[in-house]
Amino acid sequence: EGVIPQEYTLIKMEVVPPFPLKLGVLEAKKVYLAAATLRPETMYGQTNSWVLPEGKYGAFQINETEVYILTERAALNLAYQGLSHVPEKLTCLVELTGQDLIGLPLRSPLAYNEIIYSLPMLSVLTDKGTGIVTSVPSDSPDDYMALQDLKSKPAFRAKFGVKDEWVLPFDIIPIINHPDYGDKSAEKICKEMKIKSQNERDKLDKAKKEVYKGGFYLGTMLVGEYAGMKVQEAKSLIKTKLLELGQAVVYCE
Ligand code: A2H
Repeated sequence: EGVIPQEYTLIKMEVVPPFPLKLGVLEAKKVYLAAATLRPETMYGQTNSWVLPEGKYGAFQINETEVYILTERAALNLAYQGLSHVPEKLTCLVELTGQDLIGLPLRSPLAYNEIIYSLPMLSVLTDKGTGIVTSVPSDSPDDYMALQDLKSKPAFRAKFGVKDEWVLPFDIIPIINHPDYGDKSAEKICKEMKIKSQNERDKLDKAKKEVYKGGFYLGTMLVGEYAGMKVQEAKSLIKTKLLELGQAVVYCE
């Protein structure tokens, strides 16, 4: 971990009842998958969320009514940042694996899709953020390639028990115009660099850096309340709004 703390926005993606058996004990609570992002302004374009299938997660009680699903490591950081039912202590209501979370229907802030699903991505790290990631395939090369893999490989879906209807109806939503890469910058750069799967780590890291430059400084919002505004200006306005509405919280590590 670096010396300089990283501040993330945690997006509260509500798990839509009825809950599966494994989450049965949480029935009366508001349960959220808590995704860590550096790009809250991209939340309009969510098509799904990501978990690591073999990752370890827990359902932690945050206050009287709310439960967040994330890694224990992230729950402990949150507990020291004032977000835990018992100050600086964890209350884990259920231990879960990423596989348990695949297929959960979610209602996520700002998303155009009313319901999105939790799906597997093999590059999710459990020692960064919360181990839960929002997927925005229009603007994130990692998200684009992981969704492509699921869409184009039935065997890959079958391996993790992913149903067609959790993936196939969800298309890229253009949300930001990039000065060099257009309205679907992640797709454009992945095609230009001939990236073949989510496993091409080095190429994906290069792609990410390349689209980020122009996208953040010169990109323009295409949708939402701040359509037409530069991404750089819209970002903090959107973040503040999410925090005020109680749809997100700040998280540092
Ligand atoms: B970003 P940094 Cl549209 N494992 O959010 C893997 N990736 C993770 C993660 C984890 N445990 N936790 C967060 N992330 C992703 C949106 C986004 C992001 C877009 C474009 C670029 C982008 C939608 N996914 O990140 O290493 C999250 O994806 C490019 C850097 O802490 C988070 O923001 O710098 C980003 O990585 C944090 O990465």
